[in-house]
This record gives sequence, structure tokens and C-alpha cells, in this order.
Amino acid sequence: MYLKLVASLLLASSLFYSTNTKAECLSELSMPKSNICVSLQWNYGPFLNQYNEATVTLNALDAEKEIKTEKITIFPWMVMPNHQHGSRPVHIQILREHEFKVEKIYFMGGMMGYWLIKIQNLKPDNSIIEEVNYRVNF
Ligand SMILES: [Cu+2]
Repeated sequence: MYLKLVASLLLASSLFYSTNTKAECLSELSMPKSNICVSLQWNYGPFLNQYNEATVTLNALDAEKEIKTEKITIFPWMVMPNHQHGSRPVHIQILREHEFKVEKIYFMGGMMGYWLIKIQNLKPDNSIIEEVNYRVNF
């Protein structure tokens, strides 16, 4: 049981690191204009009808170039058949450059739709330079 857990943790961490290299960044989590590959790790959750917590890290798609960020915003977003909507406000703490702890991520349950975490790189006037949609699987 213990060994099995260790093995799966090792596998999970090697998968996590493999997303940091240019060739292996998932296309849905990459922002090519900004040279960003997004990694999201759940610290708690994801669960419906509860507050969840994640750490979001921005890595360089091309390690030889700088990440180009203006303003980063991260929030839950639900896509339903006829409309889309957000949730309660999250709390974002900057852990270090390009690393964010996102607390109070709330996913309302019982709706016909799916939840995303949107990570956006914004201009100072809040227009979107690029965004990625992380699909939440419960
Ligand atoms: Cu909904």
C-alpha cells in the first residue's frame, strides 16, 4: 500500500515536470505569444460545493526566453449549454515570481455544464492578451 502510494507520487511528479519542457506543454495550457506553459496542482480538491485550493505555476515554453506577463488573473468559470458564468471571488497570493496560490476556488454543483479554471494574461487595461482554460475533472 505504502510502496504503491510512493510509486504513484513519483509518477505524478515526473508527469508534472515533463509539462515544463517546450515540446511537452499541453497545447490547451500554453500561451505561445507570452512564452508561457501553465501548470496547475491541486493542494485541496477539486470538490463540488466546497472551497478548493491550487498552486498555479507559469513556466517558460522556450527556456531561453523570458516569460512575458503584464497582469495574471486566475478564476473558476462554468460553461453551460446556453450561457457561461463565474463563481465566488478567489483569493490569490503570489508565492514567488510566476507562482500563485489560489484559495477559495468554489465550484457550485448540480448544474448542466463543466467547470474550467481560466488563467489569463491581461494588459493593464484588462484586455486579454492570451488565456488558457484548464478543464476541472471531479
Ligand atoms: Cu452553471
